[in-house]
Amino acid sequence: MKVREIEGLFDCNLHEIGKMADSMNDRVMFVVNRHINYTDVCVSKCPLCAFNNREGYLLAVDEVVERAREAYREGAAEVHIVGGHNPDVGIEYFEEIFRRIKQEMPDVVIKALTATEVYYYAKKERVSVREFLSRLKDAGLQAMPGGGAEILVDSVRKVICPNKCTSEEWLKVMRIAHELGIRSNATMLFGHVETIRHRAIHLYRLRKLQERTGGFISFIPLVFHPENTELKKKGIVQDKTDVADILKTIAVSRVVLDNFRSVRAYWVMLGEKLTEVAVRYGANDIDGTLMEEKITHAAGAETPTHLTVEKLVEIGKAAGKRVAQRDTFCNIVKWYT
Ligand code: V47
Repeated sequence: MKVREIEGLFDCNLHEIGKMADSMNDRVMFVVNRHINYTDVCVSKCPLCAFNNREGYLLAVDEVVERAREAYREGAAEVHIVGGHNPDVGIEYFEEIFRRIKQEMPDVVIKALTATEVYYYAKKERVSVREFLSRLKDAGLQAMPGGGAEILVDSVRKVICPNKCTSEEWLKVMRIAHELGIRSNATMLFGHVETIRHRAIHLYRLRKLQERTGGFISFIPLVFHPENTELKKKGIVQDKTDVADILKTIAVSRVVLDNFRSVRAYWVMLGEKLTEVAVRYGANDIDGTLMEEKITHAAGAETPTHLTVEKLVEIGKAAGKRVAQRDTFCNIVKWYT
């Protein structure tokens, strides 16, 4: 599939492309998980982000492990650990956290560090990305979240995240992770300064890398929330994009990324009702219970920060799909049909 063809899909009638995407899915999945943000200190200060340096905190290793323990007690199958680019953090911090979580809770999957964090910390520690990831894998890292991808076009990155790694570097970190057997997700932050062509290039590049490595699990389109961000303060972006654009982007993603196991409707950004609709427009995953969420809420999200399993099942059923609880890698652990 060429970039031009992907661009063309965005010109389709919303309901037609939605129907095409919906026909690709026979189920909707979710995971029982917890988000843990180990720090909000970030030297990159992206204009797209409202989370960085709000409180200036760094959690101690014990505190991160305690949060994982709480999640474990509530039945979490995954902990999602991300933060920022904090100059006071070194590789040993992550090694200790991962080792301790794995020692105490061997069946909880550690999904941690975005490709941009990996790039930043490897550079800071003066080791190669391969060595950095190998050490973390030895300590217990099993998967990586898809954050930091934003839009994989450098002219757009210059505006929304000028100090983060380039698109080529983001893709390279993911390629190396996949080669090491660390599977990952991929996101796309949309609804800011990017054009449809930029979104098409982003999807094209992900599809190509997936053809090469097969290491991506899930694709998560993220709706840009402008509140408290530099992009809003500078008058570059005022409002969130509209519902039709969100649904079309999810539908096109499902069609283009047919080599990904799932395309997600992230309820934190969409709210419960739109998540249900998105499941009829190509999303086959509604993320997880989360237990806490800071990044989107710092940027004005008014959705809850925690949903129960019952609620997630209700959303999936209301969308008319078979509902399944999954693990990080999209293996089904329980059906709720
Ligand atoms: O990379 C930052 C985004 C991402 C804003 O892989 C914003 O399972 C909207 O990647 N408005 C982090 N978005 C979240 C993320 C994620 C979430 C859920 C699941 C997974 C997964 C990954 O949040 C960042 C950035 O793209 N973000 N600021 C904002 N103002």
